[in-house]
Amino acid sequence: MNALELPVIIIGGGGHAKVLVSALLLRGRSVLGFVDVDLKVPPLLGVRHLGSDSAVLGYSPDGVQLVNGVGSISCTRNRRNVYDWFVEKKYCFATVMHPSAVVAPEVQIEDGVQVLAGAVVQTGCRLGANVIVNTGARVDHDCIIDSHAHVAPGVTICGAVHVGTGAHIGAGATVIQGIRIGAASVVGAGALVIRDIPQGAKVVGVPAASMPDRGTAR
Ligand code: JB3
Repeated sequence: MNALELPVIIIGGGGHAKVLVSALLLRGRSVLGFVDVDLKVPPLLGVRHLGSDSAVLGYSPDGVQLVNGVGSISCTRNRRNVYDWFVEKKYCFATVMHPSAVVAPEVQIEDGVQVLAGAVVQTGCRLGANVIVNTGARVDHDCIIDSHAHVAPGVTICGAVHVGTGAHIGAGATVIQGIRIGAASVVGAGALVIRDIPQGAKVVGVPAASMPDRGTAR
């Protein structure tokens, strides 16, 4: 069977999962249900709660695809852990492309990539495994977005930018051409990034400057 015909199970049952269910149903995918560590989460758009993550193990990795519905505000670690745990058990993560997303045909896309409503990804880009390009974000030509990074809603990333593994680019931020954003770094919402950002750094503001580690930067 073609992988696109396999039914899907969503991991997580919060707001991000709900957005993914909506996109998958628009694409005509069959959604078996979702799993969540919180067993009290109600159905998502009519899609049923299957139990905790161990419920997935009752399905053969050949018979389903997974979708990572665990979101992230600034730390992408939990999403990454979920992805790695299931991949280690031989499950595959489906890509989710909202029908209104514009993705150039030459873009290289790895497993589990999610490009949501109204997002644009231009030619020459590469999106690594488990990357989110969230609602209305724009990733221009020749950018490399490494695995597990989250490009939040409304972000603008200009040409030839490199976003490192697990980095979080907060809502509405702008990154100018040719910048390198280090792995596991956080760009705060609305920031304007005009200089390279080292691995693990947190930057905020216009122009973006480093901030002490005081928690989330959205
Ligand atoms: O900014 C936007 C547009 N979306 C945000 C998204 C990217 O991140 C959204 O507003 C939220 O800030 C966030 O997504 P979400 O899904 O609302 O929140 P999150 O904290 O990721 O929790 C989602 C659900 O995942 C909760 O019900 C958790 O119990 C569940 N969860 C957490 N870890 C898990 C796990 N479920 C399973 N099955 N396994 C886990 O390891």
